[in-house]
Amino acid sequence: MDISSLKQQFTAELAAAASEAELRALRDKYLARKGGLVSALLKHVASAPADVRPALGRQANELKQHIDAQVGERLAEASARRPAADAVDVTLPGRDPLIGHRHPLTLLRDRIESFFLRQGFLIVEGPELEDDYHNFEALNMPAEHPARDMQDTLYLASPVTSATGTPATLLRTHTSGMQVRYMERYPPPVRLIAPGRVYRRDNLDLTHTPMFTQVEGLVVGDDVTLADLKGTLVAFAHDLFGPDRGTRFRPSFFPYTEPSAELDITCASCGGSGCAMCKQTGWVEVLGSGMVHPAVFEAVGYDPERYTGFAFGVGIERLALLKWGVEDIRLFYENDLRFLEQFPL
Ligand code: 2NL
Repeated sequence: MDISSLKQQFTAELAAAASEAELRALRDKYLARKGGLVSALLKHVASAPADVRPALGRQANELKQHIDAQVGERLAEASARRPAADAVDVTLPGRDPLIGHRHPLTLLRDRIESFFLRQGFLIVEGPELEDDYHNFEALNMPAEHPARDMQDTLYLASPVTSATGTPATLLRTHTSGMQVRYMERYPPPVRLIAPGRVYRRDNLDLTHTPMFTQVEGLVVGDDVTLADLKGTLVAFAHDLFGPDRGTRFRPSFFPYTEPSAELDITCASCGGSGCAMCKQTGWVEVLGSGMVHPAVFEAVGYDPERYTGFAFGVGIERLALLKWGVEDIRLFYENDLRFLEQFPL
């Protein structure tokens, strides 16, 4: 091949070379000491006739310099375009900052509180360390009552002074102590809820934790009736679970209420036809309630002949299991964000 067509070929191939690697390969193709097209040409010059040798040598050397310069220029351009290793790619979409959120049980508690605030209830809170009188005695559970058993209640090794200034001997098993204190201090009418952590001597399983969160409610007035209890609690169940769920009241027993009733709603997993979730009954238990026992009114100095009232108690964890169809209560306490992130309210 003559020199000028070799140059033409190079020019075309240079125009087609797109990457730095291709440019280097191109330089090697022409200039490599072994097997390069121009190198071969230069070797050929040595054996050319003496009259054309100087001119041929000069042209071949010019081509060599031309190729070296052209490829060098393109490589320099390419490396100038290449971003620095620490360059920021401003065209990438931004990364979302990690934003925290409240725990599902807190969301549910807020939702419950907001329902009762709308109904004109007051929220009272108090210490988790409680004395025997406010946890049991005033609630119609005298000394030998089975609920006071060491099997069910977590007692302190020795009394300590609680936040209320009284000697505390146990971890409260319900938040009723606060309601008793409220009635000791203020006359009727009463309309309040007492949310907070409570403790029972239970082992961990699918549906029990030794600590859980309870919301108790209490309404006392001149003519508070069972109809008020039913109206309030059905409205509550519909607010939380939706207006289409069926409700029923089932007779029950608590020492501090008479009569007592548990509120059931129709089972969400089977729609009421019966399944494992509702033990084939079509109903699941939501909460316990009743008309305040006269003995409780006596204990706090309310006249049981004049006042009536209703009360209820509900576990937030239990509501969470029902509302979201979670089968293991322990998940709420294991701090696994993959679980905790799934509960919008
Ligand atoms: C449950 C449901 C209940 C109450 C709690 C209460 C509080 C006062 C007076 C009367 Cl100060 N009652 N609370 C009433 C009925 C049920 O809790 O499942 N308990 C084991």
